[in-house]
Amino acid sequence: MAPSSTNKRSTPGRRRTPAGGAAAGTGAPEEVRRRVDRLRRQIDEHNYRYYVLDDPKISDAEYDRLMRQLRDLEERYPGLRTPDSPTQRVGAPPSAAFATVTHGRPMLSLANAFGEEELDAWHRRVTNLLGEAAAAFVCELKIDGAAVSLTYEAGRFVRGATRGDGQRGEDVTPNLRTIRSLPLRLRTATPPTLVEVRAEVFLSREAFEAINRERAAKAQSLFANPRNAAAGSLRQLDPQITASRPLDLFVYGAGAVEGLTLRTHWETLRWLRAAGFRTNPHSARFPTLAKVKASLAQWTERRHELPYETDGVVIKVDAFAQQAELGATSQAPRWAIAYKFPAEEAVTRVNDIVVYVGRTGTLTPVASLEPVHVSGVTVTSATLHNEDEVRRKDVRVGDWVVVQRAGEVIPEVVRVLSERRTGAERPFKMPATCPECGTAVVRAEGEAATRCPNPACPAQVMQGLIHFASRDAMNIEGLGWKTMARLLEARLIADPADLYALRREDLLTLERMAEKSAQNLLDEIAKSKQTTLARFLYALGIRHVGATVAETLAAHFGEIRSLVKASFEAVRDVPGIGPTIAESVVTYFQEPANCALVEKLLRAGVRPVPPDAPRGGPLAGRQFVFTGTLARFTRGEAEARVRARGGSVASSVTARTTDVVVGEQPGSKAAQAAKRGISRMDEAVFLALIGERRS
Ligand code: 3BA
Repeated sequence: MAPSSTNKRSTPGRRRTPAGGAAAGTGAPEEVRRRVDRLRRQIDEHNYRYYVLDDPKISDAEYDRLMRQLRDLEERYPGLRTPDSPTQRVGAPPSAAFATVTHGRPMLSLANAFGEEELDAWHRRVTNLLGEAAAAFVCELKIDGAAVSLTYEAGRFVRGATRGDGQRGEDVTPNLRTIRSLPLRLRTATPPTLVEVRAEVFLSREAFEAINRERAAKAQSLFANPRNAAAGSLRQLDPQITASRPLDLFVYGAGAVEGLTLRTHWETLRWLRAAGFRTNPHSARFPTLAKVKASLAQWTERRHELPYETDGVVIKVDAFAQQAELGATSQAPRWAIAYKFPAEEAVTRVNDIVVYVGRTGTLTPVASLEPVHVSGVTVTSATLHNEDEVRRKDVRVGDWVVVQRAGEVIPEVVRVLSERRTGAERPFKMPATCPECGTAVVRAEGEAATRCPNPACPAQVMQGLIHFASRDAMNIEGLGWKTMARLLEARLIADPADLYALRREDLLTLERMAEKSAQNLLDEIAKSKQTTLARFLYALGIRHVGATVAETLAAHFGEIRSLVKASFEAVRDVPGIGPTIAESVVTYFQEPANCALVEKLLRAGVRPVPPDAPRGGPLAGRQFVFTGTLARFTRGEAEARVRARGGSVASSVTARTTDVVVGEQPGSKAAQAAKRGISRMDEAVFLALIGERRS
């Protein structure tokens, strides 16, 4: 078995070291320079043996001793420090934002084949286009992680970027350096002038679970799956955080290359391995599709034995000459396909159907299942969505059912095995009263949802509070379920505004609340008072007002009290807002208790700033709206650049909009801007404005 583990050595402690300079002319004696060079080569070698080959030759203590010697020398002679020194893996300070990197060769996407028929269809197309059989195929496990591109110039790791939109990604070099299996220098005698190496960064299932356990203990939101956790860890602004996550990678190809000739994919993998990269040990080369299929069948069975998540097998035509002949569509190469593992199903019994009450009072029926293994996880419950769904599938308590777990989504009941019914099964009936507070529930005509109309329902209050404090809302870190429940139980709070009246003495009466955590929580709560109008609106938890709608409303109304007073028509006529949202917003503010809550929050010192409150920066006071696609940036990147320069961004054209940036295939916003006489600019002008003129 090949290396299966991720970074095992403990992460070195926090160190801040300035980026290195050239070794020459540093004043360091020649013998010191030689000693430093030797230490680096030794450490690189031990790293390689440990992280790539999984075959260490020295003890951790010896390794630490070498590292310490190198660190000491670099501290004494800072001029000797270079970015590719093994000491620099966690040396970089946090940055304010990621720079954009244009890939030397675009990173296309992969077409999918679900099932054997689609795989056959792909194979027929390949054979037809080539006019002959493909010489061979390489099969690789499709690692469920984040794709990155690693640039090596003259054998040195100079830059690493996320895939981004395939053309441009984000520069995450310092974060990638923290991955121990990533060589900072290639192990080839004659390194190519340039090579872009393509890789998948991932977390083992075990590491993923450990991170989530830790986050749960700190009441932070959990990552949905290892892929999100890996991508999130890579995009940390502080490399120290990335370093604390045991990321690993497998390399699987090359992008732009200069000074290196390769003829097949298999040869590329061999070269990458020789250059010191970690390649997946299960990659294999097959002469025919029949052999490929036999391997697929094996992996479909065996994939859960792997310590990391995979979601299929990538099949690649091996010969580059044949790859070139097949070419690519605008999206994906024709010479590769991702065969997706089938969604897995299992049979189990419904022990009960329980009803959960959500933040907006919606009652959701959930099947409690006899624990069963599906796709490597134990499933104990499956959502049944609503009353109609339960009826449509006719799920009863005591039924045997087929449950499915596709990818990383929530398990679902696919169907009932009615032939296994005994007659003792009990049909589900939506309760007439709320299971949490006993209030009679309502189901509006034409709606699937049954709701508890009592705003004081404890389930709603609790979830409303959690939502209020959540990351995209008021972002009060450390205020999770447990603390919130204790605060409610101790009657220290009854609504979100009460959080701002909490005192240290109050908190110290709570179980498991020490001086330090009490102070941290108070600081976090105080910090949240300075917020944006959009977050504030979102935090109120108005039905149908998600983060995006909240931003639209904030951009249009600019001030909470104008929205509170707004008529149904005024809200409905905001571009991007429809009658359903308008109805919900107006109904919310017609309720005196809700208006009172807003006033109480404002009195408590919560200060939602309007989206275009003047701040510093060349674009201060200007509000931008983007329409159409930009060639150089994703929408998010362009918006970030405006914000970074003090401007604001809105999703629709309003009276407050000052500039509209018009990309390719613009929508109606360009016309709206023209009608209102708002200044419009194309991408080139926008680039000039933000000082990133196309090079
Ligand atoms: N091989 C992901 N794309 C992959 C080069 C092509 C490709 C992948 C792959 C397009 C994996 C799409 C993103 C991308 C480089 C574009 C793999 C894996 N091959 N083994 C054929 O293990 N996840 N992903 N990456 N270019």
